[in-house]
Amino acid sequence: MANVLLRPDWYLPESTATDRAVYLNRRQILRTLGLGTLGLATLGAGCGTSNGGAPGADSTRAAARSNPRPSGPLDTIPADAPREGYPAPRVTEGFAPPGRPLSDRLTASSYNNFYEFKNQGDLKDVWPLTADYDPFPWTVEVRGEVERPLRLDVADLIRTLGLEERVYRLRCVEAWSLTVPWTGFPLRKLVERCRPTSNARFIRFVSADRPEQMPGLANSPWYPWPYYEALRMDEAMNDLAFVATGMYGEPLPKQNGSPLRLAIPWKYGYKGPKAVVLMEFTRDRPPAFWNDLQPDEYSWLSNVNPHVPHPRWSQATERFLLSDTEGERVPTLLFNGYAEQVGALYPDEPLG
Ligand SMILES: Nc1nc2c(c(=O)[nH]1)N[C@H]1C(S)=C(S)[C@@H](COP(=O)(O)O)O[C@H]1N2
Ligand SMILES: [Mo]
Repeated sequence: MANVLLRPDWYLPESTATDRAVYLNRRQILRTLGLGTLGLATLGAGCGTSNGGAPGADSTRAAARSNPRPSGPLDTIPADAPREGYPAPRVTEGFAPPGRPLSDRLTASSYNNFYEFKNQGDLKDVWPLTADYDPFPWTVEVRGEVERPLRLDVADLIRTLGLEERVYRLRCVEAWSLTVPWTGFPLRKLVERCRPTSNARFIRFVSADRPEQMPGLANSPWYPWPYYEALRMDEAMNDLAFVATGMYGEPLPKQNGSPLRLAIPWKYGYKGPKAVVLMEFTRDRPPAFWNDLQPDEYSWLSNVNPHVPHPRWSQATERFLLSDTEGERVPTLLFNGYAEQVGALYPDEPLG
């Protein structure tokens, strides 16, 4: 997101900041008392605590803290990430080709937005801060309007749903863009696995909340962590909506959202949450992180649209990052170039 969002003065919900500080403090106290994660379970501090929060995990975390700084942006692919199925066959049928070359792999993995890790400031070099993040094994919790609640293991999902590669444009609301070959599976396949009831009209997604492994959580305590996003059911079922477990023919580097993240190519990048731990099917429209923070600047739908300026900058053009972070200015396309696939979902989208 833009630098302005980093000023702690533009938005600082007192209650959130306080809760967070109290929570972090309590963790500190619990650790000192030797109560570890057993005590944490009673704090109810968010969905993320259910992931990797088994008793005994603390010793692993303590060991992980001494992890050396990664040597480069691809050194952050977790050593225990499943590798079966990579590189996956590229699928091109059914959606618009990107119409421009792939971004350089190092650029796509060294110019990132992942606020759970970042330092203070408008810094995109997130990868050096991911040393302590240890995603695998990973479970996605499924609940809400489903036949029965589930816990899905990511390695199992990869094995049973299969992998394919799709080259998509990625457009950040900050007016820069990439072209990325994602590896993963259609979100629709995952939704079908979840067996939603006929009451399900939306899906809420929540990202991991691991303060011991994600330094950005403590660096930016004024944000309402953990990160949360949502889609309408018809959006989630569109063939373009994709769950990425890898990119450039290998598992995802940590800074790109390991072990799995969404790629919703017709929407601004923040509609694709990284490191997802929870999918909840709902009747009512769930809230979304940036939309809650600044509704005038980040709409709930957030479709890429050159005709709808951000209040503080134009969205008519974007800086396409090919092989360095300077980038060439190119026109932004309606629905990021995917109007043919998704235009019918949005009769109210401004077209000029
Ligand atoms: N959990 C989480 N997901 C996130 C973000 C984040 O800060 N936290 N940033 C979003 C934004 S603003 C963008 S542009 C994309 C960036 O994805 P990339 O770094 O893999 O290019 O991730 C999105 N998903
Ligand atoms: Mo973004």
